[in-house]
Amino acid sequence: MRKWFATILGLLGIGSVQADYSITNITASVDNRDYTLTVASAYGTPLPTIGAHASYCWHSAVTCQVDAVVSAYPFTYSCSGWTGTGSIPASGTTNNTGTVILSDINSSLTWLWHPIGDSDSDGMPDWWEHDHFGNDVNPNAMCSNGLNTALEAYIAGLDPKDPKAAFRTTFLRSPSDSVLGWNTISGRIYSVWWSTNLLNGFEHIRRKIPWTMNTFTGTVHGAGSRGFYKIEVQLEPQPPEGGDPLAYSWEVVSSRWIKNIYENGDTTMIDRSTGYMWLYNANPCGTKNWFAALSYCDALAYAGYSDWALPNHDVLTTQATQKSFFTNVQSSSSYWTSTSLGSPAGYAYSVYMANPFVEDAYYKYTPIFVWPYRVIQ
Ligand SMILES: [Ca+2]
Ligand SMILES: [Ca+2]
Repeated sequence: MRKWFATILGLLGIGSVQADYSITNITASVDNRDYTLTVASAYGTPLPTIGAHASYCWHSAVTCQVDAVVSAYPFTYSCSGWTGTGSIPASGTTNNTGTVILSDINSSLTWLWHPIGDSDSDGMPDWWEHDHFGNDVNPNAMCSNGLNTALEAYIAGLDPKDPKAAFRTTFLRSPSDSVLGWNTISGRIYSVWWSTNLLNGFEHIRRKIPWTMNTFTGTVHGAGSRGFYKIEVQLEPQPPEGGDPLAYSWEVVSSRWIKNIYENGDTTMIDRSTGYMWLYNANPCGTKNWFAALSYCDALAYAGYSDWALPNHDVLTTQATQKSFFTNVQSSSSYWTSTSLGSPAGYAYSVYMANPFVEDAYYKYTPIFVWPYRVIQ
């Protein structure tokens, strides 16, 4: 079918008595050209199909779509949108363009795909393998830096094809402390180890620093003494799908929280977004000074676990924004964190529950509240 468009040229006579309409010329044109839409897609079964379609006429309405998810060995791909030329919008982020009117003689559409999941269960997301290697890669394959395997490069956030890629650290030393720095990547946790003699191995001095922090200040180890630091990077623990397997019963409280009740009545909350577990009761022991708070958390046996800890400043600040899901939160009070101030000496950071983003710190012998948590292994 061809569509017509016509041009009508007329003369409008304007007289003092009456108007005289006299049409002097009529031209009509037919655009009988073929309008072409070319579709490209590495995966799936698009509509219109892959290839050049030259049978459209001017102002044809066309809707383009493709599968949302496609399995194609070795990966599973999700459609992440398209790029277009001519009458197709330049880009989109869905698997359906909606109705497009073809008014350009040539248009093109390329569907975009991105691997999802870890279909080969090798610990490396398939998008990462695809983006860096174009295909499946063995986790033990050596990277271009000659030092790390592909899996190690993924965990540390290195470009496996960069010969100079390395997990880089910085070190600043003053008479009172040593400041370690490193390059972080989201979804990772970092631990700091210390040794005075490499023959004796390393001791763990700070565990599981979230990726949102990229420094550690040592005020005891390393200050004024010779030794070696080691920084370890690991993947953040994955939030559990269900409740705590040790719990007698559990319920989903929100998209973020799971509440677990144990046979003896102990109650915990799992934060699915961080992989942390908290006491549901946010005031288990009243007020304590900082040293007693640390000892209390260290010694605590609750819900079958003995690895409870005093949260650091970042962890407790985030937790304070979630206090409405818990019971017994001392909302107008401050809670201890494990994070000491560099100066003044003898102080540690606390978090003011009413407003966790106000800077808050106390002399370590001040009794304030305590809220233990643990990292789910
Ligand atoms: Ca994989
Ligand atoms: Ca692989």
